Amino acid sequence: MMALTRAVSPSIGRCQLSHLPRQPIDPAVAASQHARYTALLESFGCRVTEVPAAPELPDSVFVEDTAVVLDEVAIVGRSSVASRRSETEPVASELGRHRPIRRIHAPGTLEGGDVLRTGRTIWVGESRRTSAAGLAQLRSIAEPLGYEVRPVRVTGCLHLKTAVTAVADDALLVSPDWVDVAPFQGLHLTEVHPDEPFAANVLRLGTRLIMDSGHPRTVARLRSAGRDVTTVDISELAKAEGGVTCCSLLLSDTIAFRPESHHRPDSGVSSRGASG
Ligand code: CIR
Repeated sequence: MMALTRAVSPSIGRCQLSHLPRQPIDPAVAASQHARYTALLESFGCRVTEVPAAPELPDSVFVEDTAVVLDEVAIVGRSSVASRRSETEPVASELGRHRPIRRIHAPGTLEGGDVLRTGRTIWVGESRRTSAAGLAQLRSIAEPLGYEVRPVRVTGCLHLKTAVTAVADDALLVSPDWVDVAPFQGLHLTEVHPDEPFAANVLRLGTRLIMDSGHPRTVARLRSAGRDVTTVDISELAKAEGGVTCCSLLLSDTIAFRPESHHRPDSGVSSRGASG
């Protein structure tokens, strides 16, 4: 497994905020929390590559939103927020070394925080960041590769993955006030503790889960169900509405991709690796 990350911007205090009141954010504290997060990924066997820092872009640490990585392709997203649009190109350059690149084009918008994959199903949040046109473009890229793309209504939070993430291939952790769980029939659902609505954002590396230490009751709930949970303090990043998934883009090493052999960046591809 490989992870792309990006340094915390010194201007993170000017981040986008949708559902939280603005509070002072200490960039140095955020950076040291981010360093511990990165070290944790490395301790789990991830090779971490840092995308060149963008100090002028307050939200650039939240690299997850810039793209959707599948085994076969990487789809570069397009934010509905102008201040986040120039985050994508340096990430696309790095992703292009590992996957053929596809793109969400204007007027469509799509952020990676709205995209959750379970097996060959891709769940897409219908949020203020991801439009119907963006979802349709993702569908036209992913369905020919054998994925089923399914919309999910999200209300009251930023992204789909603020409200729901996978804790196993067939099991989700949900914050039920923010997401319509009807589409998830057939999957095992665990609810966050009612006092911890932000706890649903979990980073999964195989059977190991990384969670924000600020949600101890939900952590306890998952541990008592036998899940392997490691916590990390990201309280300063949480003030910017970031969670543990937002700070990395994970790429499985399941395919051999040679960038020099890929001459048509927008063409379809036929290689397919195992699910990650
Ligand atoms: C934003 O509003 O775009 C950032 N302040 C937070 C982005 C968090 N990303 C994520 O949940 N995937």
